Formats: sequence, C-alpha cells, structure tokens
Amino acid sequence: MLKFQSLTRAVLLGAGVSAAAMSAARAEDSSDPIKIVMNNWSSQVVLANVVGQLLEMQGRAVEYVPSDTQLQYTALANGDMDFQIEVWEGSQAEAFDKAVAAGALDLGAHDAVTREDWWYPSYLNEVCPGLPDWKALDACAEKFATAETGTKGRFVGPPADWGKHYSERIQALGMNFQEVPVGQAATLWAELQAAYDRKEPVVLFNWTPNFIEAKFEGQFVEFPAFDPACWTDPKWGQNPDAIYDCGAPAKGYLKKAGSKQLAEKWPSATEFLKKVNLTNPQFAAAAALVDVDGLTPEDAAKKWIADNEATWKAWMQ
Ligand code: TMO
Repeated sequence: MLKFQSLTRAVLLGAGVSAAAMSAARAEDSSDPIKIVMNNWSSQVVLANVVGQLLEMQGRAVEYVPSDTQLQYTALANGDMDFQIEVWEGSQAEAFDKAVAAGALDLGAHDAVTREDWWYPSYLNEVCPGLPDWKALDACAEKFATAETGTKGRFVGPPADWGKHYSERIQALGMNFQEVPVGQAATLWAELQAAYDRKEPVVLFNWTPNFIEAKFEGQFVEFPAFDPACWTDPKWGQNPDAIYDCGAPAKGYLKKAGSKQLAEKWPSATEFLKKVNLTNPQFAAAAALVDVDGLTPEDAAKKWIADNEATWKAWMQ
C-alpha cells in the first residue's frame, strides 16, 4: 500500500501535477467513495477501472457497482450511482435523456463516434447480392435459418438489457427474421468466430469502436437511415403504424454521465471527469485487452494507463 501510494505520487508529480494542487483539489471533495457503474461489455468495464484507478491515484475513494444498462439511469438520477464512462446513443439515449431531465448530469461527449447495429462478415456480400442493404439481407433470410428459427433467418441479438428494439424493428419492417438474444457479449463473439471459421452465414449485433474491427472483416447492415422521430412517431418512416422502422444512428455519440450529487459532493473530481475524453482506437484497444489478450479488467486498466499516459495526464492538468 505504502509502495503503491509513493509510486502514485511519483506518477502524478511526473505528470506535472503539483502535490499542493492535488491536495487542495481533494480538500474540497467528500471522502465518501465515488460509485462507478460497471456494465457487461469489455471496453466499459476496462475504462470504468481506468477512471477508478486514476481517481485512486489522486487519493480519492471509489467503489464499482454493477448495473443493468437501462436501470443504471434511474440509479444515476437518484444518486445511488455516480459515474458512467460510456453512454451510447444507439442503445441508451432514451433512458439517458430521462435521467438528465430528472437531475443526472451530462458530463460531455468523447471524441469517439459510434455505431451499434446488425453486422455481418464481408464474405456474405457474395452470398447475398445487394448487401449491405437490409432488403437484400431480408431476401436472403433463408440462408440464415436454423432449427430454432424455422423458415426465418436467425439474427443473433444482444443481451436483453442493452435497450435495443430489434424484435420490434423486424416486425415494423416486416422482415423474415427472428431475433435470438444471447445472455452475454462473449456469446456474440463465439457465434461470430464459429461461423467465420467455416464461412457460414451469420448476422449479429455488433458495435464500433470494438476489438472486432481488428480481427474480423465485416460491415453493418444499412437499414432506413435513423431519425429521432423514428423512435417516437409511428407515422415517420415506411411503416405508418410502428416506431423503430429504422437503423440506429450511424454516427452516434458516446458520452459520460454523472449523478447530481457528483458535482455537489466531489466538485474537483467532477472537473476531472468532465475532461475524460477518448477516441475510437482507445476504446477498441481497451476492449482488445480483455477480448483478445485475455487480461482481467483490473490488469487491462493498468496496462491501458501505462499505454496512454499522455492522454490521461492531460485530463489531470
Ligand atoms: C452499448 N453497447 C456498446 C454494448 O452496444
């Protein structure tokens, strides 16, 4: 512990952060632990640990709290949890907006640009002519059929708590597909790997930034372009009686969120957390440390901190 603290001090002094400035900043803040939300995909878990370890280096207390992707926003609005490093527009915008209206904090956007949607390996471009258009995929549905889905194509969907509306989309667009959700992210990648090795049809939920792009060649399916009205106004889009008849945002934001009490109890930590800002390659690299290299989230965070010193030093100024 002593060794860790003196190491920490050396790192911060090396980062050009004076010891006096650090303790003055901490003095304003509560000594209660800042509760950091943990979800169930790799970049989020690693970067939650990165932020937690950086806060600890500054002498602050943190606690990691696992949470459901949608329910976390009620917890942030209530002050039961304090910080979320990854707010994805494509899956969480609705729940996030409600939380902000109820008092949670929008702590700003990362530089990263995101997309979350149906995705397939590029070798299928020859199997289903017209891809990546969704109509071409739909016309090719029977190639994706399994015993489980009968004559319908199987779409390997995300875990239920990720806030997607794919069964509704299938219905709204009248597609000949059925969503089969996985229980956890690792199953998505196992399904992809198994099909990829045999060049078999597979269409699954994926997102960017992710480690996938460094390992597999593939593309997102192009659905009718997203418009916010698609999520709220049935009349919008090609199905006049249904919402969700569109794709997810193709250039979605990735934001950070805080509780209201974050700014009240830890004003100086809040200033630091507002400065946290990551790029697409940095998110992808965080995921790869777990999904490719097999590190634990804690060790992945240590490695990420070692590999990205210039980035986090800038947040500490
Ligand atoms: C929120 N996620 C990155 C899993 O789509």
